[in-house]
Parts: sequence; C-alpha cells; structure tokens
Amino acid sequence: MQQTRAFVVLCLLILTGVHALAQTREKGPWWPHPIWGGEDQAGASNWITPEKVLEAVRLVETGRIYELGRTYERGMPLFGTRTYSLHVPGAPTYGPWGNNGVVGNDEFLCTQIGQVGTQFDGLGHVGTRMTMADGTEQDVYYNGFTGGEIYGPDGLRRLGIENVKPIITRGILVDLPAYKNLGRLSKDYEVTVEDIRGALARQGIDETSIRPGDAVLFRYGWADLWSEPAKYDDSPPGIGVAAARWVVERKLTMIGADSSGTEVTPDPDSQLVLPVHQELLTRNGIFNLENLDLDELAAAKAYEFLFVFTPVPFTGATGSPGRPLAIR
Ligand code: UVW
Repeated sequence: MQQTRAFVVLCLLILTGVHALAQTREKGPWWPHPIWGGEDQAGASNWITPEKVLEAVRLVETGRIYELGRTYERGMPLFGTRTYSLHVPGAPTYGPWGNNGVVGNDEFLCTQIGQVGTQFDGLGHVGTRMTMADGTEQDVYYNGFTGGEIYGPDGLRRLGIENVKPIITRGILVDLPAYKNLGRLSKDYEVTVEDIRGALARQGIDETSIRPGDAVLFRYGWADLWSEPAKYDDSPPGIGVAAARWVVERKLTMIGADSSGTEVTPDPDSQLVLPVHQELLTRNGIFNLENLDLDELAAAKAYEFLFVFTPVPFTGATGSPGRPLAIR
C-alpha cells in the first residue's frame, strides 16, 4: 500500500514536472545544513565565535547602554489568544519565619513565555507543512526536523530555545522612517531591499561591511503605538520576502524590529502567511527578535554597537523573553 502510494506520487511528479516534493527526512531543499550539518539545532547562533565577540566588543566607545526591550506587563499587546498573567501568591508569600521574622515573595506566571512582549523566536517556533517523497504530509522545521521528532507535551523535544548560543555580536540599526523622512512607516508597508540600502547609505554604513553573524535591527517607528495595542497590531509594516533574502545573503545571526512580527503583515501576497518567518527561521536558522523599542538608539544616531541578547534556556520552549541591550 505504502509502495503504491509512493509510486503514484512519483508519477504525479513526473507528469507535472514538479520536483519540489522530492524531500526525504535526510535531504530536502534546506537540509541538512551545508555548514553546521544535519544534527545542528543552534542555527545562526553558530556564527558567534570568540573572534566575533572580540570584533563586536571593539565597537564600545562610551559604555552607554541602550535598553531595547519592553517591560512585561498586563495590558501589553499580545498576538491572537496569547495571555500574560503574573501573580504573587500571598502577602507575603512566606513567613514570617524564625526569630528574625523573615518574609519573602515569589510569583506565579501564566503565559506563552517565549512568545509575549519582547520575544526571541527560536527554531521550533515556525515550520512548513509539506508533502514528502513517500507521500506523507509532514511539518518540517529548521534542518529538516519533523513534527514527529519535535512535538512533545512537555515542550519541544528538538529545536528548543536551550540550544541557542548566547548572542554577543555587532549590531546595526536600520532607521527606515528617518530615511523616508517620516515619523513612522505606514500600515502594511513592505520594506524593500532598496529601502534598506538607502537607510544604510544615509547612516554612512557600507552594505559590504555587514558580515556573517551580525544582528540587524529594523526600526519602523512603530514603538510609540505600544501603549495602544489595537493600533500596534493593526497591519504593521515590515520587511517582505525580498528583504528576508537579503538578510539570508548577508548570513546574519538574527534580525529584530519595533513591531510584533518584524515582517509586513498581512503579506502583500494574500496567499502567504508569515513567509518571512519561514524564510529566516525554518529555511536558514536565522533568529527574529520582536517588539523592540529602537527610538533611543535612533535619537542618538547609534547605528553600530555591541549587541547582547542571551535567550533564557527554557528546555523545549519555542522562544525566549529577555532584555536585549545595545552598548556604544
Ligand atoms: C506568530 O505570529 C505566529 O508569531 P510571532 O509572534 O513570532 O509573530
């Protein structure tokens, strides 16, 4: 039965001239990874070598720290049905204990911990459902890991965020509204490669100076809508697939942006949903840090800096909260 099915699929492929279904678990259009091999789960964080760290540290001139992340709190914008709720049980939670009357508190947090607020998308966050050479439908992720291999009730069994190395690298800001003489980019505007090149040129950054392992942060001017969740989440601008391919060609470790998804939403091609997530995370292992605030960096014209983000190693999580920093 299985053989007949595979035979029928093969005939269909030959008849239609479509070869895109030839993928097996061992080999497919984006796996095994050409540099890091078929077992790799760290993706583009592999670019962060001691040499890369030294190169990035040399960018620090004044020691000024720029906070790029958000505080996590009730009422912040949340995608879809995601939730965030933090409680401190008791007042105090413990005590008083001992003759010294010690009291103490801890918190109970109920949330999609890697996918709320400032969030770093890991490699198990987004995949692609595809038909394999044997005719089965599989969800395929970075490096060809399949849904069958990674899904588990207590967190992802492969590609969890704990596999990502700390990211300490050269950061580059791309200030798009400044380039376009706007306060902010308009709703559902697709940032093009020409926009990125124009913004870099305006900032005096040579595109050819962008090296493997760098982090590029796109400013859309969307940060001041953070306090108005309905507006913040309504069709944010962002990079499209063409700009995502530019990112891939530069071999970046990660990108980030001051919007909920980094990519233009909805995609200009109404048939596609989150194609930039797939291009970066799924196909290339390049990470994506969402819901940043890049306004202070832009105001200071701090276009190149030491960038620091260390994903919190929740075993099996799809992403990480955290406190990204730029240091000049
Ligand atoms: C989705 O929208 C599914 O994810 P993200 O929060 O990464 O944009």
